[in-house]
Amino acid sequence: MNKQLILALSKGRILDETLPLLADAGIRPAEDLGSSRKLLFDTNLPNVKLVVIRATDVPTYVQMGAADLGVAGKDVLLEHGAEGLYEPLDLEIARCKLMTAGVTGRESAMPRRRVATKFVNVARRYYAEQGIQAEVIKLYGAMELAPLMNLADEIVDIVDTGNTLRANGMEPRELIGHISTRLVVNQAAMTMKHDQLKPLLQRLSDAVAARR
Ligand code: PRT
Ligand code: MG
Repeated sequence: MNKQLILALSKGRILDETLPLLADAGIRPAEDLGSSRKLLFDTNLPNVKLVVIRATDVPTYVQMGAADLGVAGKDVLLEHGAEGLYEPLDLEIARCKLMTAGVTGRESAMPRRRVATKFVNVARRYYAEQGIQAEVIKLYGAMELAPLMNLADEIVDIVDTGNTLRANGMEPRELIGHISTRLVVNQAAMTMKHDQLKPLLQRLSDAVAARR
């Protein structure tokens, strides 16, 4: 039987790098994703459909089996947790770093630090591991503003070139982890849809390897 596979893609900057990689792997949306209001798309492969959703929702869709597999940033996966998910392939795109950062030249308050971030779970875990007491404050955007406005001593955020930090009078401090985009697969689907998934995973891993 030719079972359907649903592949969940993260919107935004990851999508811009995912579509060329999918094309390299021979997977093309049946229509232009950018110019459509649709969220569910056919592809050139008769058994593969795409959904394009918020990056932070991808792990949930795949974990719950609403999608069989997905494309998500490692930062999002670290924050969400890996329950019910396999992570068989590093797609090696949208690379960046998860870091702590603070106001340039200003030492962070001790003994208790206020940390603003959207990665609250990652931040709690990291500061606990370092033996630093931290009050973690959840923000949804513009983390760079928080120390300037005295909302926090530090932030935990994504850093690439560091230009965004510098433009806001901040400096990167500790590296929490290197980030890239990963393929995740629903654990039940890996067994139940193995015959459909295996060739798809192979095409993707060949496409990644061909770029090295
Ligand atoms: O809604 P929100 O903006 O919070 O997220 P989003 O859903 O719009 O996601 P999007 O499109 O911003 O993509 C986020 C994903 O891309 C992350 O989960 C990472 O896995 C990956 N990624 C790779 C990045 C960056 N590079 C990156 N540079 N995500 C964000 N940035 C931002 C960062 O937050 C900071 O504002 O770029 C700025 C830092 O860049 P530099 O070069 O100035 O250091
Ligand atoms: Mg964004």
